[in-house]
Amino acid sequence: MSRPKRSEEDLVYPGHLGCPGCGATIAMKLALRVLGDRTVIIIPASCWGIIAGPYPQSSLKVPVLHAAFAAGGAVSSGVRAALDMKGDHETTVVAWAGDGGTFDIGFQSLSGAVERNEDILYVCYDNEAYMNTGVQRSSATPYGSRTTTTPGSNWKATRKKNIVEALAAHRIPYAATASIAFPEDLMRKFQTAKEMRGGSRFIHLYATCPTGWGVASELSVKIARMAVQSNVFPLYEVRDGIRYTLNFEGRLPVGPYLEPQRRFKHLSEPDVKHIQAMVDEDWERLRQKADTNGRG
Ligand SMILES: Cc1ncc(C[n+]2csc(CCOP(=O)(O)OP(=O)(O)O)c2C)c(N)n1
Ligand SMILES: [Mg+2]
Repeated sequence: MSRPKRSEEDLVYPGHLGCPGCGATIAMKLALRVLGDRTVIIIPASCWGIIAGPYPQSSLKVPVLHAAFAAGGAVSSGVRAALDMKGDHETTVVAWAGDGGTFDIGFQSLSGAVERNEDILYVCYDNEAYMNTGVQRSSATPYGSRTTTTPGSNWKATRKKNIVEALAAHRIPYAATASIAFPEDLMRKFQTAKEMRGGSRFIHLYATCPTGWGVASELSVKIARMAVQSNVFPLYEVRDGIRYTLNFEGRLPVGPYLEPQRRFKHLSEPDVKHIQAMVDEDWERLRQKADTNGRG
């Protein structure tokens, strides 16, 4: 396997508007190292709409197009069509959306875009809530989490939506998960997605939010690493919606992952056991899919 080609230059300026330890900002830096400067980024309303800076300023050295909250998939499709009409088939069109803009309000336009098999890379940086507007729950918020709309004893008691499975059901050519704590794996996946032209690619990117989750900013990458090591956020790829490849097998229990995060502080021992059982069940299902690898 060839190592990802890296841009010599960092395509994110210092002085961006992200919080200290923002996983989504680390993610953008790593992604652009591979995507390079022939990239257009489409950003629906989200924290990244702020981090990129107000026009005419920008924290990115590539063109940015801000889109309405629901419109990431549709606007990206339009940008691709416009570039194609200009004869530019080289530039990579990247939608860069939060979990609210992907799992919830943006889902119909994402579904439409990938069903048409648009030649775009859609990245969902998942910080597991509507962070830009004050930490409201989304359908990406995990079971057990407190948010400002699931406060106190009303913490979220439903599972996180499995977005990669939803994309796989569209038979999308390439869907993968990635984490800021596994940069080589992340950059390899962006390289794969960049080179795989002619159809839709989707990357579900785990992005710690120290502000919304109540963790110290210096723990951002460590928390992300523990999410993978405990199989809370498995690293895997799905080709054509059916061929599964697992990239890492976690062996840690979920307790040390949940414990440092204020959003999970209220959980009792039986709650943690229940989360462990759900994680184990999901991991087993995923492993079986990887074992059958398209035959099932
Ligand atoms: C139609 C519409 N409803 C609500 C908003 C307000 N709004 C802007 S960003 C945002 C939250 C975005 O959440 P997410 O997509 O998870 O990105 P994050 O802020 O977490 O990075 C909301 C609700 C909006 N811009 N447009
Ligand atoms: Mg979010």
